[in-house]
Amino acid sequence: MSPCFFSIMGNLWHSVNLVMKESDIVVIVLDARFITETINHEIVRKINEQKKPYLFVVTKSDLKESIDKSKIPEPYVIVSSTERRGKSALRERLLIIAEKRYGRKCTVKVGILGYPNVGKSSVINMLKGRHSASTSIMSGHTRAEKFIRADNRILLMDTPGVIPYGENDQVKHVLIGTTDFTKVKHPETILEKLIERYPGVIEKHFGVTPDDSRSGTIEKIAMKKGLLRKGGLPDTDRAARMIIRLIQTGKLRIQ
Ligand SMILES: Nc1nc2c(ncn2[C@@H]2O[C@H](COP(=O)(O)OP(=O)(O)O)[C@@H](O)[C@H]2O)c(=O)[nH]1
Ligand SMILES: [Mg+2]
Repeated sequence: MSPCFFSIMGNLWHSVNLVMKESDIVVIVLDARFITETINHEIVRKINEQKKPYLFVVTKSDLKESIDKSKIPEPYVIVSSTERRGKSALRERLLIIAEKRYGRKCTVKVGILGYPNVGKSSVINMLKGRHSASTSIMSGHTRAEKFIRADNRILLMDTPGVIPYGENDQVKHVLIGTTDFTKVKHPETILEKLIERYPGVIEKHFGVTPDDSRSGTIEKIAMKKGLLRKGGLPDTDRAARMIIRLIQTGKLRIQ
């Protein structure tokens, strides 16, 4: 492992530790489509150890028709940042949790944690709303982390997002968007695994019959979408990346 890797991880955990230290409540953001996959158990353990009040915020609910609530750890609120749904429920829950734990408090400091790209910053923007031009800033430490004012009662701290230490499941990270489609190193290999994991779903979306081999299926889709390389061969890298983009943006609903 390069020293650089450790320093990046160090910085990420630095922001987790800072959130633990400075916040009254910790919010853990989960993806409505991948609830189990986006729970970071290391963070949950840390929160429990430190007896911090917490709330799970299940976001991107617009991308999932029926959410299996039995999978969501309590306490939770379901929201959609793009559709601005669940905003007042979230705000109320935060204030109730704060009041229960700390009594009546003028200002509640909330730290936002979760996997990269899970939707943390969007939740913050939803809470801030269009009308809160007054982004009064409280500096956290000497570092760049800051509390941003959402409204007259709530301050929010964003973080860069953190994955459990040593977790190296590339398929999962592509599926949940932690590795976005522009950064996937071997899109075809990953997509083949997704075709295997969700039989027929991707084929059906593009109206192709499943091929005997997964790479054959990607070729069929590339041909159908006119994604060709010189000489007319299917451009499977581009096709795989395009399909991963559709999955990540929820335009192709895989589950
Ligand atoms: N459909 C949908 N997309 C969302 C929602 N929240 C965030 N996104 C998208 O998910 C991606 C990551 O969001 P962002 O808030 O930057 O995630 P962060 O890295 O956790 O801060 C962006 O492309 C957002 O537009 C949501 O509620 N619904
Ligand atoms: Mg962000």
